[in-house]
Amino acid sequence: MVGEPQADCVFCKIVSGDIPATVVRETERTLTFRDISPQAPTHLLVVPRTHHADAAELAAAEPGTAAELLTEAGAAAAGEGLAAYRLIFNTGAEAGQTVFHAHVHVLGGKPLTEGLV
Ligand code: D5M
Repeated sequence: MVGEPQADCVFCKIVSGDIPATVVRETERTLTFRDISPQAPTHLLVVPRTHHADAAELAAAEPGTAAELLTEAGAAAAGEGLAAYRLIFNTGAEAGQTVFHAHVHVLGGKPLTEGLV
């Protein structure tokens, strides 16, 4: 069923507590934790508790939760003391998506002015 946990999904396992993560915020619908392979001094991931392959699928199925990814990203950035930050939604393998559970990257803590890629 749409949104149900997937046995082979690493973020579903983090949501269920089956594998550990450094969680910095949580809400009824979202979880925010530190990326295991940080690309900036602050690198967080905000994920829905439900399973959707990417952000577009999440937005189609649960627009309120998709919006909450953004408010949680902003709150998490503020919690890290970031005045400026970048949000990234990799969508599709050719765009660099490796975990097919919707998520937004929150990156900050260093200048990010060198371009998008
Ligand atoms: O980003 C997927 C991101 O997920 C990537 O930056 C590594 C991160 N990742 C993978 N496994 C874990 C665990 N177990 N904890 C924390 N972070 C993790 P993508 O946009 O799909 O390339």
